[in-house]
Amino acid sequence: MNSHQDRSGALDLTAVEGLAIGTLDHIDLITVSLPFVAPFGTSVYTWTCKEALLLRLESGGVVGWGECVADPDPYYSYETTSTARHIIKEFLLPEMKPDVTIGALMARFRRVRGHGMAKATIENALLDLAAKRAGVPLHALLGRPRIPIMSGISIGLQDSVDALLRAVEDAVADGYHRVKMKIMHGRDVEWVRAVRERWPDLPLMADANGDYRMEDADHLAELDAFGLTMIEQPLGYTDIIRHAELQHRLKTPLCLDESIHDLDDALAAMDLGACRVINIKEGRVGGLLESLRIAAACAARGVPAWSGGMDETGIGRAFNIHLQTGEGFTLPGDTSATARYFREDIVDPPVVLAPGGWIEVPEGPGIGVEVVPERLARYTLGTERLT
Ligand code: OSB
Ligand code: MG
Repeated sequence: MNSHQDRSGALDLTAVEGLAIGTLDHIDLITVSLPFVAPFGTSVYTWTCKEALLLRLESGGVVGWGECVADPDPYYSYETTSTARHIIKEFLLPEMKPDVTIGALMARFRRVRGHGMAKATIENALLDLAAKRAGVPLHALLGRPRIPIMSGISIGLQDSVDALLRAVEDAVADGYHRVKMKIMHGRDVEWVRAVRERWPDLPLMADANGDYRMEDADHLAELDAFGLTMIEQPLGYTDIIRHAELQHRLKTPLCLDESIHDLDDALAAMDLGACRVINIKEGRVGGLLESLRIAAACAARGVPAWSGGMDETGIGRAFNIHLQTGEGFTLPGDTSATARYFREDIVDPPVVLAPGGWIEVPEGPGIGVEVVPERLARYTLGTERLT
């Protein structure tokens, strides 16, 4: 048992970690920009499109895809599409040799401090490629069964309470398993109250993206009246200690998002009582394998975990769906229908909600969705061939 397994229960990733990278005939970085159907706002910034860096690996006619979840700006994370390109080209790709296993590569990547989104891009593409070479779906490569995935929706900041109520009404009509609403100073207690009064039983949570400080504790405690399933990242990104202090003052469970960059952060947060729920974004924590370790560690401690989203294109969305077949993803994530984000996506099939609000894991080999060349071309800003 290696040191990771010690801390993440019975999870065994040795089979997938033992797969060799193999020969890569072509490596391309492709930048795409897809307009959102509606702007998406957090307490920090409002995005009107998804600009993403895609990694395409070609090997003996088989193509593996990865999507870097970083934005072109640093308003969610310090990582951006530009830092990811820099780290991938200068520090990560040089470690990729045909005989190196995926596990050894990821261990080697640990020398590079941070930059989980850049690392995850490569890991994701290698796992998609490995699954396609083996002719199996990604979840099977990860040793997980095909199960229906819970749906959840993240409603961005709205301009008025009425607009928020309309957005929640649509989400409820669509059948989402839970609704997340963004909050910030000035758009919090009364906005949550309005939603809760209209839908007394709706599984509802609020995400502050770090907008509050400890001085706001009494104000945040007013949210305890509304039976929220959790409050996500109320305090600053680096402030695990004060989240523990805040958690002691609130009845509502806290969930950490931006504060968690790897298994060590997750273990520290749980040990300190800084949260009772963890949002696992596979890009933020450096890939699917680290995500599975965190989820297994959460399961071993009885802490619910869920898969966050970064408004990904259909490529990143497919990775999030396969990930949620993992042990420990016990709550609905930010996994919504494609049509919520884009009029047209670059992959087929789109994510849709099945009856009961469930999401089916795509069935083909690898991530199970196909990049449609004409659509990829339509939204491509630039391509850089590295090999
Ligand atoms: O805080 O979870 C977040 C989107 C971009 C940046 C941060 C966050 C989000 C979301 C949307 O909440 C999740 C999604 O629908 O993909
Ligand atoms: Mg969040």
